[in-house]
Amino acid sequence: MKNQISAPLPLQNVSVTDPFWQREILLIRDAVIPYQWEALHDRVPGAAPSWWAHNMRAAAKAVAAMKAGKPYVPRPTRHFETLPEDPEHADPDAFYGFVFQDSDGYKWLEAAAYQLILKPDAELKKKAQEAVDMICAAQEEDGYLDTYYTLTGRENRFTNLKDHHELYCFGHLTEAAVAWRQATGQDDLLNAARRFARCIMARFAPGRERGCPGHEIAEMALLRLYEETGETEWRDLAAYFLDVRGTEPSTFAIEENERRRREGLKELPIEAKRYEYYQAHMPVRAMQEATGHAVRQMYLCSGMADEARLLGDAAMKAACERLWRSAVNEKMYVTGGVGGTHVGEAFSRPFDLPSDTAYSETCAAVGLAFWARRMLQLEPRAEYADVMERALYNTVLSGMALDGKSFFYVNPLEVDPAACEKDERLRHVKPVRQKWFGCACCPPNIARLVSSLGQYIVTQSASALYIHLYIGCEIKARLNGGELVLRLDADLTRDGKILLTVVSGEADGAIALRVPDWAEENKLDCPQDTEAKNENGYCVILRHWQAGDTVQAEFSMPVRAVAASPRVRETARQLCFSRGPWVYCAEEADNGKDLHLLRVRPGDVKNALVAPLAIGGLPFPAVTLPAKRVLVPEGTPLYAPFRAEQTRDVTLTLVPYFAWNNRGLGEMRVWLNRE
Ligand code: FUB
Ligand code: ZN
Repeated sequence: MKNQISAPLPLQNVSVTDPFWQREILLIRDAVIPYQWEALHDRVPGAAPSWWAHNMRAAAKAVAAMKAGKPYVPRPTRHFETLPEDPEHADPDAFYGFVFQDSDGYKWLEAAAYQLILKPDAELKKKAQEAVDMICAAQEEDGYLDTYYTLTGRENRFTNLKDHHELYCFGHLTEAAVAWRQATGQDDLLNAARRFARCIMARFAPGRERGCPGHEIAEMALLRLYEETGETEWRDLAAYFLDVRGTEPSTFAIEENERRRREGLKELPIEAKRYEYYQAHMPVRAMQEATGHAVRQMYLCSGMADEARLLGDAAMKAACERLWRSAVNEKMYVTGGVGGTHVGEAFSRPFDLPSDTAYSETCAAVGLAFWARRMLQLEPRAEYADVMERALYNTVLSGMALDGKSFFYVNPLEVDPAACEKDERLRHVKPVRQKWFGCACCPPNIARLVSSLGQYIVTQSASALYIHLYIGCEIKARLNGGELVLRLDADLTRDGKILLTVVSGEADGAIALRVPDWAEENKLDCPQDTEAKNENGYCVILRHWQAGDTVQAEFSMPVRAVAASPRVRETARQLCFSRGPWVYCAEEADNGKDLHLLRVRPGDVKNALVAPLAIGGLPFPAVTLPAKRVLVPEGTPLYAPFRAEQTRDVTLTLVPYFAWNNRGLGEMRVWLNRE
């Protein structure tokens, strides 16, 4: 492996100044994090209860009672059908919600920690400390920390790794703990994560019981803990989980059969191939295709990429590359969403990318961004950054309303609200963003990704700085021992003009600028006497950098008509439009109902105009271009001998996909029918 391995800079070294993204980051700080704190405490009127604070408090009480020597009394699980409508009337000692409810608060805490790194905030720190204290109080004496089992039956801990998410909650706890330490220098939560990790290792490790996470994330979290602390035991545990996964005899089959034996049911064959949904159907280094639950697959690949980087594991890197090609070249929506089917929130077969029934979970797009950043760390190839950008600018952001107070879990590419109301096949598709969810994995995932955006814009090796995303910011970096402060001026809502300026310092080394896949033309002006060469889609500029040096780039971002591969049945004879990183969509608010009657032609992009349109009180660049609308005269029969469509000329207005549904209920379409 060539040594191009890079790492994100500490978050405090990248200050985002970009008007578009700064608004998003501040929105998370000022609206989303406070709102989610209320949601975690079930204090948002009309929103589905979270039960996070409730479960933490109940578990802390149970733990305190055990520490006081009182006998342990398990409480039955509360199923959704039996939940009280009002959490105030809940049994204070019972567990409510999904088995992985703890993770919602961990993700919130991780986002809060990033925001504290960006700007000290005494009030936020107080809330976050309260969350940390609540979590630590719910930890059992042996380090175990999962409110579901602490409350419902301690004897069943670790008996259903496949579905019961203890290792998933552990992973999120660990991610939060590292971020919290980086924000505050405190080890309180990190020690809780270490203690839980040791409790896990006491059971699952080489020479002990075999086991691995049913929902991945522990792998990447452990590797992050290793990178943070240098403690090799966490690296080894991550490697162990990756090595056990998909090997025979299947650990998931073994635990499943143990449960079946207890329930007097017939045992099932002990074979890994049944567990494709969990990416446990074969050893990870042999995997070829992105399969099963999409978020799981994204988190697994993120952990695999980290392992490949940290252990120099070439077979793991090759598997990551194969899985990348499968996920991105055959199974990704144009909006950077993955996991096309609602059946199991999963990847479907290659090229099966339906628009209206799309699942495209927000978390899966978040996970794709995690994975892409890790692939970039392994090897700087522009294709990874192109995908990371696609996911970020489109599906990740569409997951949240412009006011930060409602969210999409599912991100379809075509919506007809009337169909969503009546059609059972579209039950998962919500035509408006929701205040919260019983399963609220997505909102805090957006919060933690956007709050840590600086770690996606740029990564660096010892001798090179890679600019992956054109998000205006100030960067403090060390290159070959020299120090540099750089300013990146960019605003892609406006145009593709980039200016990189060395504000202060000097250093020898390379600065590599990604040439985006959407730039039909690009111009680059380097400082005099400097040569730039193209490497894997990056323009690499090697020189002795000093204050006053500038690099100017101009990436053209015309409106483009985009077609999917003819292999995608769903989008045959359809086009969508994009501009720079943004994919556009048509909304009823601008174009009336029955968007399927619109007809577009690829050549009309040359007449496209870009102008700001107020959405949610904010000006976003909208696109207008000529199109046709099919006329449907009164009395048109269901079937009739073919005759050419009668149309009228219309001006089609398109808005960035991420901003859709910020103007009330209405139809939306990304893919439009061609004339
Ligand atoms: O299972 C935990 C999370 O809930 C998954 O990542 C999401 O897809 C949702 O199922
Ligand atoms: Zn989610």
